[in-house]
Amino acid sequence: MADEQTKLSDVEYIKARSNYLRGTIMEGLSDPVTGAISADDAQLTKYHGAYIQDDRDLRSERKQQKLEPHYQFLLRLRLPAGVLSSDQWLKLDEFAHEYANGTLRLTTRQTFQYHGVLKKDLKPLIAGCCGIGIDSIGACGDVNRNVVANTNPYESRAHQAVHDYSRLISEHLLWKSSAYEQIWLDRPAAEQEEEPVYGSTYLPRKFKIAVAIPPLNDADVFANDIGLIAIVEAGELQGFNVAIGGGMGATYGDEATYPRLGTVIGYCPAEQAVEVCEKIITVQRDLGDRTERKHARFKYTVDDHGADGIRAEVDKRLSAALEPARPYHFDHNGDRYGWTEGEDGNHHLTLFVENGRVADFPDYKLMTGLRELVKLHDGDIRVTCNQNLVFANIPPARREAIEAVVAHYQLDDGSRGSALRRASMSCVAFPTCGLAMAEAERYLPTLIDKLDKIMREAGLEDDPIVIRMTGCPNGCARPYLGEIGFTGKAPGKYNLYLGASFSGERLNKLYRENIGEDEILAELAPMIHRYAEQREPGERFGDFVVRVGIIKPTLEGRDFHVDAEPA
Ligand code: SRM
Ligand code: SF4
Repeated sequence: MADEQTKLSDVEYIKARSNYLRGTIMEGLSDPVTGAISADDAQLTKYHGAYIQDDRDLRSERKQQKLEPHYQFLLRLRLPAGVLSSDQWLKLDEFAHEYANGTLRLTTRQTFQYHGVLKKDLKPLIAGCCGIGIDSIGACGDVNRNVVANTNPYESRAHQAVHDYSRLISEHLLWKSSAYEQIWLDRPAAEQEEEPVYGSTYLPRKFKIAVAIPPLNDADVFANDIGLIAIVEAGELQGFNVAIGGGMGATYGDEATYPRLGTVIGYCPAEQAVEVCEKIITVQRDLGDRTERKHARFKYTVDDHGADGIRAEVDKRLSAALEPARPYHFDHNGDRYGWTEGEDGNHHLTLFVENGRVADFPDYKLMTGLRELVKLHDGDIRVTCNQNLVFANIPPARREAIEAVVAHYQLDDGSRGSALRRASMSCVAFPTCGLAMAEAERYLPTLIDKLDKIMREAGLEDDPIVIRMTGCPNGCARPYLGEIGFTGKAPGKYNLYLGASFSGERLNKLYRENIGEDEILAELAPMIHRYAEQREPGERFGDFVVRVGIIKPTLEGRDFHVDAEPA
């Protein structure tokens, strides 16, 4: 697979010898001596949606007791465009208690994660999910991931079409080996395996696709390897502008890594969308870097060859070349909370779920409340890319009963927490994420309490400012698209970024490095007060800090480190 001079990254060899993603996963699952699996298999289970982790809160205690780490799995499901039914929700909720840690985690890519799944429970959990029509194929690994899409329920025909295309793209780009059915569902292996799009070593790195319907950019379309921007005329989907090369991940101290927003390279009619995605993926399959994983994402292939060079290569592979891009306009990348009415007279309710964690907390029975609400709901449920929930297609006659449950369980329909909190989002980080350097999900709510106070003093309690926090620079909550962004450096210490746009079309830039809570508040308080006093009508915080010169704008990914606060 490689010429003799080329040293491929280790993962390439693991894929190549995996027998189409099997490795020794089956043997590892049935080994009762350890809660773990082998290092090679740990790479391969990702393609099946599962990551091995250990509970980091218990690490040192278990080490002292000379026990192996508390191994457990994360299972991520595939849910194209984030849509599921009430019956599916109720089963997912049941499985969380039976096989996982009793919580469900809504992710920034519109799906669910289970945490704390013991090795013995992984197979029954996956089989259970498949039994209700939800699989975990390609939820992780070097393949196309869950295809995300706009949850805008207002334009329902266009939304339905976008949802249908998201599903088609997701299905088309699934890996095809029979390993999934064989390992998790006890079905026989295929006589001959084939991966028509990917080939036997799959892609150089993970790959992500999003679809958005302007003016809502809730899918953060530019943070994806491919972003499809729906062009809708008279309520009907016509086609998509195609953006390539978006991605967030970066590594501290390595300026060759940077977040990058997608570049729009053209337009395709809707019927061509699946083909366009496939051909772009084959370009990345063939040109992407398989020697250095930090340089293997499509964004670097795009910068290395130039967006025009990639477009030319894509055009060569397409049945009809891309057309010139069409005009579009985005105005925000958050969710709109509360009730809206669709064009067919049905109602939709968007609820805020803080950092996506669906659990029963000591003073807040969120999981129970959602379960009661779901029991009353016959429409579909949509997970948003901001880790929230839309209850869609509620007949007017059902609204009152739903409102009563919302009130009883104090679910946040946009009337409870602050606007700042509802515009905030964090990644998981501790205790499960093996890459976390600082807290995120467990800390951001406390920081928001303190920032809320500053916002109230400045008279900005109704103003959303997009705040994103992650426990490391990998960018799982898209922190570089936060008007205020934080990435963890060490316990209690964060890098502070400023100046992304409210619409997800401009990255932010590093403003202060490695600071703790007191310094964060000391930096932000005067800035927020100044914003309250000096902003222009309708001006967003991210635009304000750029206009008044607090931070230089980041115009493209490669500028991310230019004029940033020096290390
Ligand atoms: Fe992520 C790795 C969680 C969205 C960029 N991400 C991880 C792992 C699996 C850690 C690991 O490799 O051991 C995290 C598991 C933590 C845990 O305990 O649950 C993890 N990522 C998440 C989720 C759950 C965050 C959340 O709070 O919702 C999101 C799941 C999405 C999904 O359902 O598929 C999640 N991750 C993202 C996003 C946002 C997005 O896709 O819109 C990004 C930035 C966009 C991008 O891909 O560039 C993202 N995750 C990463 C990276 C950095 C990739 C890179 O190019 O450098 C890693 C690390 C890696 O791949 O080496 C990573
Ligand atoms: Fe883990 Fe870092 Fe992703 Fe947060 S951003 S979930 S800490 S990999």
